[in-house]
Amino acid sequence: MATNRTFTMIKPDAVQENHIGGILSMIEEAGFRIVEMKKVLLTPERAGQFYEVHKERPFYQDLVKYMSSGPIVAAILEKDNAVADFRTLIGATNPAQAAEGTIRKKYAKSIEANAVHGSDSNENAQLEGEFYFA
Ligand code: RTP
Ligand code: MG
Repeated sequence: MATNRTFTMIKPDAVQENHIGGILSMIEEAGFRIVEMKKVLLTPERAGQFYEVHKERPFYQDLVKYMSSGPIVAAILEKDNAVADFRTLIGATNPAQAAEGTIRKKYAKSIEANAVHGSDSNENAQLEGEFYFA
């Protein structure tokens, strides 16, 4: 995968509350092209695998439970400087700290149920994309 791509998930709370369309609109309006996309229900095992890097963090068990609690939408996005620009578009992990105009400011409910995921490096964008679209 080229470095002009990133990977995202619309998380269970946002899917449950019918925000797929609103979030995809913000993504497209910010100049990202949707390259691949699908709706998936993760098993706890698959969610645990995806978040393996956070295994030692105190929130890991809750995160795995939350991410397997309902369907998510996984997508690969393309744009110049995709990883960094997408992190800017989604805003801070904790919605209380997310800037105006960000996806999390508009849609996130809590530090855990924060509406969207965005890859944090080109390397992880590639790995995370392959996790869903191998
Ligand atoms: P993401 O990976 O989902 O894009 O989020 P992020 O980089 O902003 O945050 P990260 O540190 O990678 O954490 C991954 C996800 O774990 C949940 N979390 N819960 N309860 C807590 O203190 C806590 N901290 C993080 C969030 O769903 C976060 O997005
Ligand atoms: Mg992260």
